[in-house]
Amino acid sequence: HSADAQRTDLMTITRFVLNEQSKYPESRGDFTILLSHIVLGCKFVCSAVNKAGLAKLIGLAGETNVQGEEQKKLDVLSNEVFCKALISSGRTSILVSEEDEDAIFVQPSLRGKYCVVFDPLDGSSNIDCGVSIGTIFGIYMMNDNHEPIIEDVLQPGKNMLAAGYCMYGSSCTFVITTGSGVNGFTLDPSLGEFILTHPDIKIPKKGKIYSVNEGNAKNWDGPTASYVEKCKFPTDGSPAKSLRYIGSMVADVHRTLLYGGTFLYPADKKSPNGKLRVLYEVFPMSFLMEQAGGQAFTGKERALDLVPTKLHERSPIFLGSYDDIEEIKALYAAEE
Ligand code: AHM
Ligand code: MG
Repeated sequence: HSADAQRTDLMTITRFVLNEQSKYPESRGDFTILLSHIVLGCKFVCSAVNKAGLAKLIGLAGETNVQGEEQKKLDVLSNEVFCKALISSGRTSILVSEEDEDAIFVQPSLRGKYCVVFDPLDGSSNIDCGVSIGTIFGIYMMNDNHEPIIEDVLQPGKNMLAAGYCMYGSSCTFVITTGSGVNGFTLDPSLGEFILTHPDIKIPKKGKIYSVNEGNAKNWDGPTASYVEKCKFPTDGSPAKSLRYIGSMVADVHRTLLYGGTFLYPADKKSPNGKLRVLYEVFPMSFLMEQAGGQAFTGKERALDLVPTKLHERSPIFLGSYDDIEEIKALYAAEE
């Protein structure tokens, strides 16, 4: 019966969020409107990614196509679409995109109470070979009615109201938390709607997979090196772990959420703060992990406690199954 209900009683993402918001009597639908604009951006990028090989959307920015029009690189195009969709929602005040050096302050007539930080198309090295890529976003709320200032987005991750990602893979998957669990939706291309397919995602307490760019191993610090060594040569009689690394954070984190295990982008001698950006990569993924029952750690502290001082700040990140991250935390604690 439940399979039949799923086929005829479709839980779209809009319906799901409206249901969630109805728990808050003060809610006036602003969040639902903001989210529908984010979803629109994701649908556009999904369709552009699927056509990329055909439409010659890929290639260098500045190149011209056969009609002599300038071609936009997929990540530049995605950024434009998200910025325009977010501004036109009338619900945002500040936007921070990985693609733009400076934050965008929305003009007063279109301002709303939310600030959105996002990476419109993450995993750019995977675009041209058709491997999964994704969009990552986080949402903060302005506290009162002051003139927007940069400090409104330089807040610790634990202040985020919502976060999520959309993965453009073998199917298009949208995963979101608003602070009460994690839910996943899959785009039904024939309907143009995201349908709830992964309700209440919980990450396994312990996993059999680790995920890291091992090409950086010669520059790792002690705890990272000993953790990876333990994954390969366990000393407690447990079987060795499998290595999976796509090099697209969205895809690597999505697998970690569903199958369990760890994803790491640690510090190394060449990049003492790792590679991934705090606001629109580390925070949203850490929020999702915690909401799914996992953990996210920077090597020093809970990732969501970090207070960013710059828009594009980086941080090392270790996230995944609860027990596995405990192990990493113990290795770092032993070093101090
Ligand atoms: P990008 O923003 O330039 O696409 O880089 C971010 C990506 C992440 O998706 C991924 O986790 C990481 O870079 C992979 O980096 P590396 O190639 O160093 O392993
Ligand atoms: Mg990125």
